[in-house]
Amino acid sequence: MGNNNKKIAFSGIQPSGDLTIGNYLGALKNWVAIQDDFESYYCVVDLHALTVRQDPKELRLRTLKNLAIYIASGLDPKKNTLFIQSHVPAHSEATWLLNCFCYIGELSRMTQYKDKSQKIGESVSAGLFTYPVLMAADILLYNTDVVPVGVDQKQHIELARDLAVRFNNLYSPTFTIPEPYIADTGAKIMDLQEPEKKMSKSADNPNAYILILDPPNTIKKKISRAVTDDIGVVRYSEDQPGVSNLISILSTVTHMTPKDIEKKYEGMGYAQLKADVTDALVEELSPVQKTVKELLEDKTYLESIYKNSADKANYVANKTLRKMQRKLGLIPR
Ligand code: ATP
Ligand code: LTN
Repeated sequence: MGNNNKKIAFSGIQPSGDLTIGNYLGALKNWVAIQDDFESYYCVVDLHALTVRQDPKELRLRTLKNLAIYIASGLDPKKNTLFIQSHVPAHSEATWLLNCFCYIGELSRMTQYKDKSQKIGESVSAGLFTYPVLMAADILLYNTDVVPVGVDQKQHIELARDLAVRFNNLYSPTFTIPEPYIADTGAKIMDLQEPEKKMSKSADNPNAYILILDPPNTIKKKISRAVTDDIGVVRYSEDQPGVSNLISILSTVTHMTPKDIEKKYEGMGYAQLKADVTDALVEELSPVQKTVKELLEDKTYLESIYKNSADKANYVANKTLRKMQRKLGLIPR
């Protein structure tokens, strides 16, 4: 429990690529929706991005761009602590401590690690392997109650819970046990080219994803190229993954249920559905894009946000870190 008797929410997105509508609909929109109900910390997890090779100049730019996207999507910097992970050294320090309580077997079972390491091949870094421990440190340092994420992150949150319980049992109650918070719609937006796969900002084919900052004509082109099927009926069902994904996107943006959408498009082909998905996305994203542009022109403002927030985050995180160190037998300075 934080100040004002509100529960605590924590989440983050890696600046490992430009943000997609998967990040927007699966994470950001839910963060905005709950900002009055929780005391919230939202972080640009730049240290996580380093688990795969990044161009330094690009990473710097994207970290700021992501912060601007958080604000432009509707997160009020006065209500939420919006900060950059590497500005709070306690995350790295707590990761080492938690690493000593995490089993190799647990990390080997993480599906995101299995998928990514398979794609990368031989040069998989140890950082990619221990990535979920850094994520556990992020969450546990803030006494987090809920972690709003897309469904793909559930397994990582379970590991954070296991580590928290293990530490609490070995020493004494130290960490709050966090719960995942996954919305009913938008929790898994699929790849537009291979709709059996999650839409991801690091996909090789740009037609596979729509970026939050894609201009209207790019959105139109990508949606018109989205893979469907030759059944020709607008139906939300497992054997029509491409069409179901378009329905999910429309449903999350417009708040119509998939059933209502099926009814609305009865007897119509996919062209109308695609045109309406395009319009809905353009309408949703245009104001966000405009604000991002303005924010990126005012670096001083962005700097004031991340600096103030880092002060608060450091204060809270260091308190938890000191508790961990003391319980483990490290001598206080
Ligand atoms: P990468 O491709 O670099 O691994 P990603 O696009 O999968 O990244 P993350 O930074 O791993 O994005 O995810 C940030 C947040 O966005 C998480 O809460 C994650 O669950 C959510 N998210 C990412 N992709 C999707 C998606 N396709 N549908 C719903 N939520 C998503
Ligand atoms: N691993 C997450 C990003 C992330 C995160 C977190 C999410 C890093 N730290 C803490 C929630 C809470 C991902 O989406 N790939």
